[in-house]
Amino acid sequence: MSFAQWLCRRIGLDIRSAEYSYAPDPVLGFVSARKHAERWVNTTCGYCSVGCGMQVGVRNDRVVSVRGNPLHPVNLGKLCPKGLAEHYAIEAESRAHYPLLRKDGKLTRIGWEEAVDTLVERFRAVQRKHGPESLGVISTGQLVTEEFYTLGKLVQLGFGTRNYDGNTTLCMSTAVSGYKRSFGSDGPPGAYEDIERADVILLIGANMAENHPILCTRLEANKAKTLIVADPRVTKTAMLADIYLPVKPRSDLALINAILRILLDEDLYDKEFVAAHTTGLDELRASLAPYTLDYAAQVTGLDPALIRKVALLYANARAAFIGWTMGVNHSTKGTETVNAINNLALVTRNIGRAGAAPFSITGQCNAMGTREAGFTSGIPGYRKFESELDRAQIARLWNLPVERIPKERGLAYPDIIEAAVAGRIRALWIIGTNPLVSFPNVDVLRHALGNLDFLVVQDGFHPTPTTELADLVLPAAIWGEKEGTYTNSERRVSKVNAAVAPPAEARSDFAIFLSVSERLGVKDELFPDWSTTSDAFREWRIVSAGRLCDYSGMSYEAIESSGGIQWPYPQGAAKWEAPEPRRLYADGVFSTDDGRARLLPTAWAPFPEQPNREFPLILNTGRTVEHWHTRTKTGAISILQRMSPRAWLEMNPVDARRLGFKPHDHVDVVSARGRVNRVELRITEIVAPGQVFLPFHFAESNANQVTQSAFDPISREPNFKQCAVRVERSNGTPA
Ligand SMILES: Nc1nc2c(c(=O)[nH]1)N[C@H]1C(S)=C(S)[C@@H](COP(=O)(O)OP(=O)(O)OC[C@H]3O[C@@H](n4cnc5c(=O)[nH]c(N)nc54)[C@H](O)[C@@H]3O)O[C@H]1N2
Ligand SMILES: Nc1nc2c(c(=O)[nH]1)N[C@H]1C(S)=C(S)[C@@H](COP(=O)(O)OP(=O)(O)OC[C@H]3O[C@@H](n4cnc5c(=O)[nH]c(N)nc54)[C@H](O)[C@@H]3O)O[C@H]1N2
Ligand code: SF4
Ligand SMILES: [Mo]
Repeated sequence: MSFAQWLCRRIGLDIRSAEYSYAPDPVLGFVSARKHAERWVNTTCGYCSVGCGMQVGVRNDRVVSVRGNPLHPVNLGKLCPKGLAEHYAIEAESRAHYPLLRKDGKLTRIGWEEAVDTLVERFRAVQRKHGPESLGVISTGQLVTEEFYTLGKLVQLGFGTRNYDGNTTLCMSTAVSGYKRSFGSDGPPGAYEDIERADVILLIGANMAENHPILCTRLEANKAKTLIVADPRVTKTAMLADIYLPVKPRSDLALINAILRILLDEDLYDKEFVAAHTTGLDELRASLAPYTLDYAAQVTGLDPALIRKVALLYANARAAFIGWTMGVNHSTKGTETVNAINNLALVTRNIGRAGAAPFSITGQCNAMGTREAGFTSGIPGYRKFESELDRAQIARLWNLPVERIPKERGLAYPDIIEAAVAGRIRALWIIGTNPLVSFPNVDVLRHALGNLDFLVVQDGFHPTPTTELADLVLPAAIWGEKEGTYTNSERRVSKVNAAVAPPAEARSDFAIFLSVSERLGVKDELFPDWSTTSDAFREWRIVSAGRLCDYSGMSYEAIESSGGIQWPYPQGAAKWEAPEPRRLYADGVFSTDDGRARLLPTAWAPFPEQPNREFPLILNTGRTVEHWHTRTKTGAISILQRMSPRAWLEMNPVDARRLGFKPHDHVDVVSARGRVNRVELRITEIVAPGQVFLPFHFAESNANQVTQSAFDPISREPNFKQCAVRVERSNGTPA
């Protein structure tokens, strides 16, 4: 034990995180004064949707360290490697410092007034010439909820375009569509505590160990569980499993339907609950006819006895939890797969009870906030565009004529890009996302952006592959520099606070939206007297009142002092606040018109672009624990960069032998659309023969150069997890 550690223990500091702020100085060999915080600011992690509570250490108005908040109900003081190094992102050299406007082809520093004037004038000019819908806006899951709410109003009511969507359509739109179809509303119904209280946990396409690491502490705490993991890749999460199901890519739907068929055929379902609280049993039963054990075994590649064993485990569980992430959502059959998962939970009443939930684990720190605040696929507060009642209600709340409220959603993200290719979208505002790295089949996007009359990119970093193409770059404050709230996967609203001021002339997204509204002449109508995010929060509490995502009982102070509050939290909720975490649908009443959940027929089909002679391998793409998406943040943090410095391609030894590759060879990954150059080969049985895996974090080896333009017809989410490729030696000699 070092002296610093001994000291921390003596004075009762949390050793795990304190180690970080008391790191021995390499020169003095003693406690480093540079890292010694003068004060700690409570906030919430700005990476993933687990929503860990943390404290940011500040010294001389600079952020010097980070530690877990031991009192926060989500993580009790623990943080993962990204969280522990998050403060380094704030002072990265690659931060965006000044507004930049393209003049004579070059991005040139300008002042904020010129920046906001230019944005409004150019957007208005395009809209005058080509109609209001020729403007598109693409945002993110990484702003605070107050910013999402403000942006939605500004775009839809101020600029008058419905063509507003977010990177959440690359991520969560499938879960949203699936929940809406089954339960009548979006909203993950369970709580993290369910992971500790379930006796069967089924994780489908969710690599929790790398991507939601602190949730693994809940898995560990549950000693009585059987953990079943379905993933074609033997991930770190699969290695934790009691039963690992190496499903063939995108065969999950056949697996779930076979399980459902066993449950219905053998009367292993909750007849009373199904009769009282659902509709559609007969249609569901009929749709399951093809899913015999033999058929499912053939589609999934699993032993029929194993499928049966899993079905019986699930059926006989006291409480069963299904968690899923991108292995399900990133598919043209994603929404149907979510519906099949919901079917499974419904027929066994594994919903609304302790330990039991069909639980979509969210991705970004505030993907939930953008879903609640809406205006992309719904009206704020999970209201529906198509509902006359909902439109009338929101118009009343805003004191606007009901004609101003859109009757249907605008274009979804991939359709905005298509429309830009076709010349129907002529100006685009991109906020907090880096599509040049993250959008599938990225050449299409490049083409779309090249077609625009005017592109604005608002980002905390510059240059990024996307800001480099902008006509106007707006420098944004990031996590650590702004205030508001994030909602995590279990619907817990946590407080986000500024520890330091943004660098140079960067401004919070909220401040930028208000300036734009002022210049547009809509501030008095839409945001009267607003100056801080607490003003937006005040209105949001009223707008969300009575809805599933009810915030009306919350205040910044209450959120702060409890470490986070789960919605629904109506006014007066504090009185009936129990220690038990809150779950949706505990009373069996769902958000549909008749209060019943829908059992929905689904049908498995093979993924688009099957491997063929020219492209014989199936490419899977995803994440690693050290990096965050397109690495604008984690790529600038040396400790994380050193742990994972470059892209790699995982290939099974059987394929490597056949192709004559050795470990560490440099290879190119080629599809019908493009090529990823020079990635290092990892020969490993983590991937099955016929499959390869490439992380998508590295712009210089961009996986989305080869992925396909195939989208879920319901949610519009891309099929990121499968496409056909071949692998070649990088020096040009054919494999
Ligand atoms: N370290 C880190 N953590 C993150 C992020 C990050 O960038 N870095 N991003 C956050 C975000 S926004 C998100 S959305 C989440 C994503 O979290 P995850 O969904 O866990 O991440 P992925 O690695 O994209 O994909 C998950 C798994 O799906 C599997 N898969 C692929 N095809 C199939 C299939 O056909 N069936 C099944 N059952 N599984 C399949 C992959 O092999 C992979 O292991 O992570 C969040 N957390
Ligand atoms: N092949 C493949 N592609 C994928 C995936 C995959 O699994 N495989 N996963 C998909 C998924 S699930 C997701 S969520 C997307 C993520 O894709 P992106 O959204 O493109 O990824 P990020 O790197 O998180 O981009 C966020 C951007 O916002 C900036 N930023 C950070 N904080 C702020 C802020 O407060 N304000 C503003 N204005 N900017 C800020 C960052 O610098 C960064 O440029 O990628 C998708 N793409
Ligand atoms: S698990 Fe997620 S929220 Fe928690 S520290 Fe890691 S990245 Fe942040
Ligand atoms: Mo995501």
